[in-house]
Amino acid sequence: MPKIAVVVGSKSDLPVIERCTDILDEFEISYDVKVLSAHRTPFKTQEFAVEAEKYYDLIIAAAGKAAHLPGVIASYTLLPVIGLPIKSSTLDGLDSLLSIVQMPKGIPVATVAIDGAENAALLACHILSLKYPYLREKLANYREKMAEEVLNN
Ligand code: RP5
Repeated sequence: MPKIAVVVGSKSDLPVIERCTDILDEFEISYDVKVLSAHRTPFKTQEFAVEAEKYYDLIIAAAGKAAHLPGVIASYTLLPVIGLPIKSSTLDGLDSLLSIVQMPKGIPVATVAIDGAENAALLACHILSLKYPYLREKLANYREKMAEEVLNN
């Protein structure tokens, strides 16, 4: 079964993350949620990222402000990392977005929209569907349901 690590830079990010984990639940993907900070707990973050491949298929990392967490994690692992910029500052999350998306070449982080928690989970499903075919069927059903909802409103 697929397993994801959902890492947040602070407990204050957790309300946004709920929308991500709701989708992971819907897709029957197991996950651990961890609070780690690139700046406040740098050694714990390094330890987690170096060992992550033993336990997880993919990492979703969410952070706000100077959001270095996804990039730092990506630099220590070959697992795919999805970065979720959190709108937690006076700059409305633009700071988080740029900190996550503007990675130097060589260490990519797949970045979703500011507070785009649902798409972080869905992108994870798309990536993992290459290894776990049941996710492809679930994604097809999800899109069908979404289209029906749009047309019926
Ligand atoms: C970032 O700083 C966190 O990811 C959070 O979005 C933001 C504010 O953190 P707190 O001061 O609320 O702990 O590192």
